[in-house]
Amino acid sequence: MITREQLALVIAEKLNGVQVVDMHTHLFPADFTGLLLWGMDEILTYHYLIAEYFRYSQQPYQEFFQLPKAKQADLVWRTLFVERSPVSEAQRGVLTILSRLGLDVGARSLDAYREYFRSLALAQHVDNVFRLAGVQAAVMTNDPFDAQERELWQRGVQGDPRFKASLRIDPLVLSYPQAAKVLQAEGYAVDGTFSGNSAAEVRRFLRDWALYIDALYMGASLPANFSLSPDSLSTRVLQEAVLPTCRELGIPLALMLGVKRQVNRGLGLAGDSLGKAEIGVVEQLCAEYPENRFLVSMLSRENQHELAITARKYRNLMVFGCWWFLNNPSLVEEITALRLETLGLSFIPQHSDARVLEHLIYKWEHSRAVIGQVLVKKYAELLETGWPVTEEEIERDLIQLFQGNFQTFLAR
Ligand code: RAT
Ligand code: ZN
Repeated sequence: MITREQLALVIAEKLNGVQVVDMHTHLFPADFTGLLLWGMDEILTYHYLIAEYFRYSQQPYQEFFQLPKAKQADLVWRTLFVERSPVSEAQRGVLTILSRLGLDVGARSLDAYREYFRSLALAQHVDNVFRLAGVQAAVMTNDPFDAQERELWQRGVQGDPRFKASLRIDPLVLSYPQAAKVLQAEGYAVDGTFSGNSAAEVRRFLRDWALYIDALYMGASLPANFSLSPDSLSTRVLQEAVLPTCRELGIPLALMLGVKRQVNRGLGLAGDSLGKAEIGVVEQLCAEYPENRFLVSMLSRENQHELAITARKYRNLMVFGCWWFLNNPSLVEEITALRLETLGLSFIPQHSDARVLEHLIYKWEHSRAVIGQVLVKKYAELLETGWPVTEEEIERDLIQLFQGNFQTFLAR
């Protein structure tokens, strides 16, 4: 039995030992040429950091984005690391990465960091990053509407067993008429109004791709104002194509709700924002489609309480992650405590959303630390009642949170 004094150490040790299944990333295996982002300049030009760069720079957006990546990285480095202290979460993330890779953070030498990355062999570096991050498997975001990615799959990539696939279908749900053109070009007999044989053909497209890439789930990120209004094309595509195909294949649908795309177009990928989404959408889907399973993450802080409560009502709902603008230690702490108090251990506390390989290192180190602190508090409360807790039980619980809940939900 563990004492109150031993608790923090035991939890930290066990957490460091848990091999995470990272259920949503934007990473790819090394042989997905051009799609796997890694290295110093990619780390510095992460869209989270670009948004922060423009808090301080008056440079025209276009001028910045036209620069070669290395020049963009120079500007971000100077503005966010040399001219001021890097206290934001995304800034601190860069330092954690450098430090864990064994680089001298105190040297503040961009040249030395670049030199280090130039010296690496990618395959070994991928192994090293997975090891440092304690990640066993990472789920990719596979977009059949992206010509570059489609071509790679069709040409036949070898892949890497640590990288699992998920089928991302935003365009199909949100802009069906344009998506239909891609399907037509690929030989599916759909029309732009989703009439006639279109639903069956969209189902065939989804089935073909999900099976071909071995997708663990289908996923979409939906706007804050998304609703299931009865006659909208989005609703029909979901009801008549996406949900039936998920049922047929026995895979969940992952919904990330609450984005407001391109509130500032000049910022590119960094120009998306958030809004409070309608929890009724989640309730309606879970209630009307009990044979479907839904993995749901919501982007606004204001949605977190109702999302956790909704998961108490529907066992076909699995809440996951503290996503994007929620990935701040203070919010992860609050949300994790809320979920533990509301859902016990029946949720997926975090995913990395890594866009650059090395993000795995900082996102998981920072998340483990905060989630660990919350867990220490919760187990301490158990001890105070006289309930004994063993190391084995803590390990069992952590494995459930960081691997098991996702895997069991997939297998259900
Ligand atoms: O977190 C991000 O990097 C966002 O830009 C989005 O990619 C989001 O995670 C998404 O998957 O839509
Ligand atoms: Zn994402």
